[in-house]
Amino acid sequence: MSCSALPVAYRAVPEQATQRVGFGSCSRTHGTYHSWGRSIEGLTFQVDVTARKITSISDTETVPVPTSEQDYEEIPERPRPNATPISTFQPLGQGFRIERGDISWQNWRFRMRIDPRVGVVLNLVQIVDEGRARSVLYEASVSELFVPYMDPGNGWNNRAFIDAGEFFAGVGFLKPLKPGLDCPAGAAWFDGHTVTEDGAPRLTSRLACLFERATENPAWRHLQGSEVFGRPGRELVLRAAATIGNYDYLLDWRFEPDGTIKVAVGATGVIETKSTTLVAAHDDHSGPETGQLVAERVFGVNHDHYFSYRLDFDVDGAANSFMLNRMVPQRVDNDPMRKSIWVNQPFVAAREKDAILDIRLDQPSMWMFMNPSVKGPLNYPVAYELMPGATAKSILSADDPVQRIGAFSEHQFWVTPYNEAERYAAGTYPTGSDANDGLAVWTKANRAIANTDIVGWYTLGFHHITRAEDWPVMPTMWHEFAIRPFHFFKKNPVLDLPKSLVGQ
Ligand SMILES: [Cu+2]
Repeated sequence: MSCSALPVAYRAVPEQATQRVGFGSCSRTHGTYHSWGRSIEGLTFQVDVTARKITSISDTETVPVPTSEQDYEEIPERPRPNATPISTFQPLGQGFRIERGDISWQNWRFRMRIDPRVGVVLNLVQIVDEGRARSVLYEASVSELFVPYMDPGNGWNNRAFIDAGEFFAGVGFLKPLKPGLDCPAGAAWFDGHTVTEDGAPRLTSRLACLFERATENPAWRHLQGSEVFGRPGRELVLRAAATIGNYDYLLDWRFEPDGTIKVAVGATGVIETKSTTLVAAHDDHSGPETGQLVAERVFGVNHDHYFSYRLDFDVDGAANSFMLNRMVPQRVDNDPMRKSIWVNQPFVAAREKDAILDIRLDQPSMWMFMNPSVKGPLNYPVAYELMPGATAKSILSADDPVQRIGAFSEHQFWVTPYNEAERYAAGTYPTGSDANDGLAVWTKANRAIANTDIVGWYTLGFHHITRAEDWPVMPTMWHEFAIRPFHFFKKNPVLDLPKSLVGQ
């Protein structure tokens, strides 16, 4: 049996005012693999972490520990047919350079560092245009995570994790990558420092990797007459992986030749499960609404994942504005051919509350960071568009103690004026906090955000109702968003890509 205690990132019990409280639960261990799926339900305890004393134990129910399959590597090795070896081969070597911390690939220039709390941080992201390095981002990284579970029972009501702020100390946010699995063997690797519990630095190897890959998608193409014109696409991937307890997240920054950056999170690892006496769902699908069975007696609890990305745009300089290009329906009168169209109407956000946004399918708009002082070739302000992915926002009530700490998840997008002290979307010290810091608190001031140094905060979120296929380990599921140039270049910036060597 193994037991462990975790903090909670909100004020849950009065003892937290004076103690560092850990909330504990236990599992049966099993072989050399994970103990997830072997929880001892109903048995919980609280610890005074500083005094190293268990302060209370409660035992509210008796549920047999499941025995179903959980060891992914013990599944008999029968490679499926027709899965022949595959790899990217670069006979002339990698297409990127790393010199004194400056990374260059095609027209991109940037720096990166590994922060013990938020992982990979990009700095000074620029793109070379007609010989001139032009600024896109001053800084960009994950800023916080929020993972609330949807079970109010004993041992589960405390499970709402603010992962970066709560768990970075001692173990670090990122974990080592594996060549040939996470990144190709020929990738460039980056080591990083984390901080041990006694404050000493610890060097860990291979916390991030950089590699180029063929996307096998055309960067553009067109059939003219009987000939197909086009250029093959490729991308540069900067990857790290976080393992936080049961979950693994692959965290990508994917640089595209056309000035786009795709930001992607791949969720894999093991879901949190509770033991149950149920061996199969009821015929009428009634039954627990807090999750789904993923194996006999193993119940996957519903939850959400929210990542707040901090994006300090500097589009051709620090003074930027946030603009919505709204699509507005318009009636067409006296035209026998049409009754309606939509037109685009720009709106520049003056204050923070103008830029608190969620995708609205019935009120579409494009979200852009633009420089009002720098005009593009056709006299529009130069801009970078933020393209939301198919993502989720929290539907918990605003007064739920866990939601008060993870309040950034209430919206998909926020914009703030740059402030050196505002780096973490759930506040600098979220553990046991009273929710008096973070994005939802700062933006109450409704500060001016036009034509100044501004920061965008994108919430990449997804709801997770568990399924049998998520057990005993989840197939990797990707979610992403992107930024891309808008009236930034004169024309399609990938006309100069080299042609394919195949099929000439
Ligand atoms: Cu999940």
